[in-house]
Amino acid sequence: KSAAALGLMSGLGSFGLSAFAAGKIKPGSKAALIVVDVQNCFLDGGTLAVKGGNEVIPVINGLAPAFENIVVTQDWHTAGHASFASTYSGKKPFETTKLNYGTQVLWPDHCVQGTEDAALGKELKVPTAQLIIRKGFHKEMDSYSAFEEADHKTATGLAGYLKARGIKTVFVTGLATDFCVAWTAMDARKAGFEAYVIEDATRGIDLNGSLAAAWKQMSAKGVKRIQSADIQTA
Ligand code: VGL
Ligand code: ZN
Repeated sequence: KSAAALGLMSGLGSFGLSAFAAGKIKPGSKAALIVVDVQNCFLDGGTLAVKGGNEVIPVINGLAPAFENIVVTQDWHTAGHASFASTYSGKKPFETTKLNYGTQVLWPDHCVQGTEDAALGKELKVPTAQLIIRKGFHKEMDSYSAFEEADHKTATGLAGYLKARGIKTVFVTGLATDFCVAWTAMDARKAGFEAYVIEDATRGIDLNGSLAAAWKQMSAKGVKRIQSADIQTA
């Protein structure tokens, strides 16, 4: 069954529910897997390592063959980036500051363009990926989302790319659940896509309750929370 068909059936009450329990989601030609920021910086030994981050890699590698369309993202910051605590005197990582576009969490220096830290994780195997989209490369502005930067105006071009290719549904995986994965999934909804987050293919940073807050916000925006076992892979 296509994702769209499942969505339709789950809107049909008891019939739909039993159909959902019985069937798995078959992504099909109008769906894309988005692999967010599975980079050394967010993996063990990286500059902003996410707890359990490496565990998403085998899950994503297992999902990839089920998708005709795959997009990979990379957090790709300048040195001295506006999201780095080290850019400001008297600021420490995980504090916040106010920038033109709103409150910015300040991070350790991470994912600097062209460094080994910013490279994709070596164990990640998504050879059929068709697009690598880099984000966060404007020195004065962050971009958690793969669709638009933190001013909520500057587009990355991903929505146009997906629409031009007839993609209707995105399945978001990677790091971190409560930052780049969540913002990407919510902006996918805003851009008119059906959006799923595959929970066990993500791990969160969970800064002051940000993980639970992100799931709540995603749910309010119609992002669907599923597990990798819900996808038909064989
Ligand atoms: C991310 C914090 C800073 C992410 C990127 O990929 O979730 N988080 N930059
Ligand atoms: Zn970043």
